[in-house]
Amino acid sequence: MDDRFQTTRRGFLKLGGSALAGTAVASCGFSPFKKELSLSKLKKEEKSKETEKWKHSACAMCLMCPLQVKVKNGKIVDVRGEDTAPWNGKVCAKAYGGIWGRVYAPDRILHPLKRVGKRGDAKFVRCSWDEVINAVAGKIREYTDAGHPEWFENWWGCPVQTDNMYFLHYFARITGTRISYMHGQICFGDHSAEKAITFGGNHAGALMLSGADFINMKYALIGGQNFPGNAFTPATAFGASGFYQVYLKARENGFRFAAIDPKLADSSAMADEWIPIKPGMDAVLMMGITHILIQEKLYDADFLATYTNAPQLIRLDNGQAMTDAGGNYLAWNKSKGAAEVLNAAGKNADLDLGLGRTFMVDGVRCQTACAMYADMVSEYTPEKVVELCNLPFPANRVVQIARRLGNNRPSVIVYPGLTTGRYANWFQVLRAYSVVNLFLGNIDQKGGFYVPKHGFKGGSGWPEPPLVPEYPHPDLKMVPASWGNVMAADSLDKKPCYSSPKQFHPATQALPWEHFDAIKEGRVKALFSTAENSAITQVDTALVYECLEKLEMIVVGEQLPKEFVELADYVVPESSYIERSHLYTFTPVAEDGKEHAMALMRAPVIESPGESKPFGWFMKQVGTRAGYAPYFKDLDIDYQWWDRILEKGKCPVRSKDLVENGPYVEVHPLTYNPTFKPIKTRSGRFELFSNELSEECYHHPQSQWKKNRYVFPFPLYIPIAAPKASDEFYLVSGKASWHQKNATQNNRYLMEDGIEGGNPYMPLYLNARRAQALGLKEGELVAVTCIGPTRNDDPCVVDDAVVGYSQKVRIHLTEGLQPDTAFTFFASGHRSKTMLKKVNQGVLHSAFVPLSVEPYAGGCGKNYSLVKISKVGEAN
Ligand SMILES: Nc1nc2c(c(=O)[nH]1)N[C@H]1C(S)=C(S)[C@@H](COP(=O)(O)OP(=O)(O)OC[C@H]3O[C@@H](n4cnc5c(=O)[nH]c(N)nc54)[C@H](O)[C@@H]3O)O[C@H]1N2
Ligand SMILES: Nc1nc2c(c(=O)[nH]1)N[C@H]1C(S)=C(S)[C@@H](COP(=O)(O)OP(=O)(O)OC[C@H]3O[C@@H](n4cnc5c(=O)[nH]c(N)nc54)[C@H](O)[C@@H]3O)O[C@H]1N2
Ligand code: SF4
Ligand SMILES: [Mo]
Repeated sequence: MDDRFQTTRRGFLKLGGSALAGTAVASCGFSPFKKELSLSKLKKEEKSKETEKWKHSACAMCLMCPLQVKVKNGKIVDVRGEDTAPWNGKVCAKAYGGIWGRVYAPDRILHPLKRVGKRGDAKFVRCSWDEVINAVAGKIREYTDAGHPEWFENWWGCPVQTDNMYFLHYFARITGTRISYMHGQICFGDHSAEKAITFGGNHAGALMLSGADFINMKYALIGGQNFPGNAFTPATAFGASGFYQVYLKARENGFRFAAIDPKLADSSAMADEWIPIKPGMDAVLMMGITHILIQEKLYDADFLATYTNAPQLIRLDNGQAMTDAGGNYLAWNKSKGAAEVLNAAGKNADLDLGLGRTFMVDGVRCQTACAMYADMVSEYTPEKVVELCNLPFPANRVVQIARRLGNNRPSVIVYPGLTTGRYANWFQVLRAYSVVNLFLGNIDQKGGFYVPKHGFKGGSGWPEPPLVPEYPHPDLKMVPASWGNVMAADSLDKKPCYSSPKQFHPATQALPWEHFDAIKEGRVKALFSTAENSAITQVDTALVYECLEKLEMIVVGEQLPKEFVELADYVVPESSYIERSHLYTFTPVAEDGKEHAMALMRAPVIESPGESKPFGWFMKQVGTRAGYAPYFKDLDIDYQWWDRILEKGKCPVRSKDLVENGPYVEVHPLTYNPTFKPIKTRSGRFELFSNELSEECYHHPQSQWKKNRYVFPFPLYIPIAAPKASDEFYLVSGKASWHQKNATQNNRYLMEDGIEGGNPYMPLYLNARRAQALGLKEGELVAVTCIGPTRNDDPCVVDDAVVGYSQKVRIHLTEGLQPDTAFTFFASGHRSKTMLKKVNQGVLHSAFVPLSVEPYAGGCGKNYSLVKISKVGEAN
């Protein structure tokens, strides 16, 4: 251990509350992008000052951007973007905030800590690494000896903030403990299920992450996303500072977009039009648009007949797929005038879309999926759309928007944002968005969605036998999981996905309530959490706290104080993102309109301060002491681990090259081909009528979702519970472009009042006119009380105990908010005792959200809350 960092052992330590840092962040103004130096300058500077060096690494302050870090005498003095497209030297304000507000935060946790006093009191004493490692290894051993290694769980969060999740899964595979990506289902889990159901697994990832050809795009409708500031961007997830340049170039080329959002989000002020939709109504708008596209023949008939199951014949007697004796799906061949087996996508086989017609096949009357959906959407006339969605414009505007999409097809997209599971009906909302895109024929087309054709994906990097002995626990069945990982099929959140019939789609990312139930029932007794703050980011905070209280042991890895740290028995000081290694391989479409297949390394550019260590180091010691030494001995998680991935991904360079030379990039022109990889749905086509939903859920006699409209095979509008009285509102949250979820509120630079400008983080936003009607004025104090949804309002609600929960907050009035909506930035209103005082001021959204579960897609309704608002105090 490096004893330069050893501090004196204090008997009693209370986290947080320290004075502001002395270091100023000169470049951390709100204008987020910084012009940068060229690489040639980099070389000159390196020569002139031996002690100063620009090094290659990666930012992790929201997603991931390649980063150059200037290190002088072991300390970071500057950062800038990597000199590669689409970053071209630029990073955003959060990248600066990260260095000075996380890496060098004055309240950074530098030593292993042990709880004293009550859980949640935030009282800790410093302890040794040995003590924590022994305690955790001891627990794992104790549970393993009792025949239940799964009583110990590892929870991980955001993939870019988690240090080597592949190793985490390997650890679970070896020790038999179980694992969960707790962040998944409250982020995009139902979205990944929806995309897999509609487009098949080969296409799902890119389409979910809005893999799109923005450079050639003419027009887009972007719903539910703080776009472009929070963008999950062309072809894969990386931070907005790269995407922003793609966006500017796209605008130069004529790209325009409308934001569909109850709130005019801070970066969506760049939209050409704001469509202030009433919460939960997007399916109505999407179905209304589909109706106009059909009526005005602005759809792509060839695409529908070639790549989608729009021509598939559906029986009118029972709503199920018409099949031949061999169980094959059927379609109507126009020239033959007869039914035939529906071929896989790719060939235009002269199939009839059958609009306005029915067909007799073997004595059964059928309609095409296309015709059935056309009938369904015909209900959503422009007038009805405007009325139901409460839109502030004449019905004809909906027609104009649909025409603009139809006339510019396929160089248009409609996209529902990445984060989903907002309300109980959101799965059908997502399906309705997807199906508009099918009618526009924009999947893997110029200016439409795009699935990258190149890249260096190389699996998880697990050391396989004979590098290590045969894995223990031979009956542990491993199944594919998120982000190229694998996990145990009997993990709590995978089990229901592999039953017959399936209760949930295997592409769901985690089923958090399964974990909370298991804790309540004593089937999970201890956990290690890293890079997530479930304490406040899972819905129904009271329920979560109640469960966490029951655990025998909580271990939390972190750098900074937060709620989960306060609940921990042991706190593990983790190396920050700039002090550890990780490989990233991905393929953005850059501002040159080309695929950039890329490999880059997050490299440790400074030493970890104090006793902090990468969690991989910690888990290696734990695994070794728990009795699995051969699997962790000689395990190099800094270079060899990543080299195995690079080799398998056929990348010609190795991790050390990437550390020394920066990102490795291969540039390829875009090639459009929707069937570049087979479409992995049941029909082999993109599915307007979901055969999976029909067969696995809606029409399956044993499915718990039988005849449940939330899993109806066609997209469907399902009303959600609504506010009624004049003092009742939807309570909705969103992320700020200058913050990262719950992770940056303790960042004193990003939390500065000055950086917030007209977008204060902590107040509750109300529509100015609605507030005036209630006699409420700017800055006044109100009580916000949860009134729903309840189990009576909505069949998806499983626990409505939060109804009645109330908090006080100051209000901020704005015209940029749909009148039925109250808005709060996500994770304002922290309940931590040790974070910056300011963060306690707002309302904690999750505390107001009853737990609901979307059938089969498993979204948790994270925005689904109804509140009553009343004045309790004057403005300051
Ligand atoms: N009500 C409501 N709930 C929501 C949402 C909403 O809109 N409304 N949004 C949902 C969404 S989309 C998401 S993604 C989730 C997010 O919820 P979480 O999965 O809990 O993720 P984050 O909020 O990103 O928290 C990441 C945590 O990791 C910590 N961290 C950062 N770097 C490191 C590191 O290097 N090591 C370790 N060990 N920790 C680190 C940060 O301090 C932070 O506490 O919340 C969801 N919950
Ligand atoms: N700068 C920055 N970038 C980020 C993040 C961050 O925190 N900061 N977080 C990352 C993560 S984990 C995610 S998941 C994404 C999330 O980022 P976004 O995709 O931007 O998602 P949110 O901010 O959760 O929600 C976006 C909007 O959905 C709106 N909304 C609420 N209800 C409805 C509705 O019924 N219909 C429609 N159309 N809109 C509705 C809210 O008003 C909000 O403005 O961004 C990622 N990128
Ligand atoms: S956009 Fe996100 S990942 Fe990129 S530089 Fe900014 S904070 Fe870092
Ligand atoms: Mo998210």
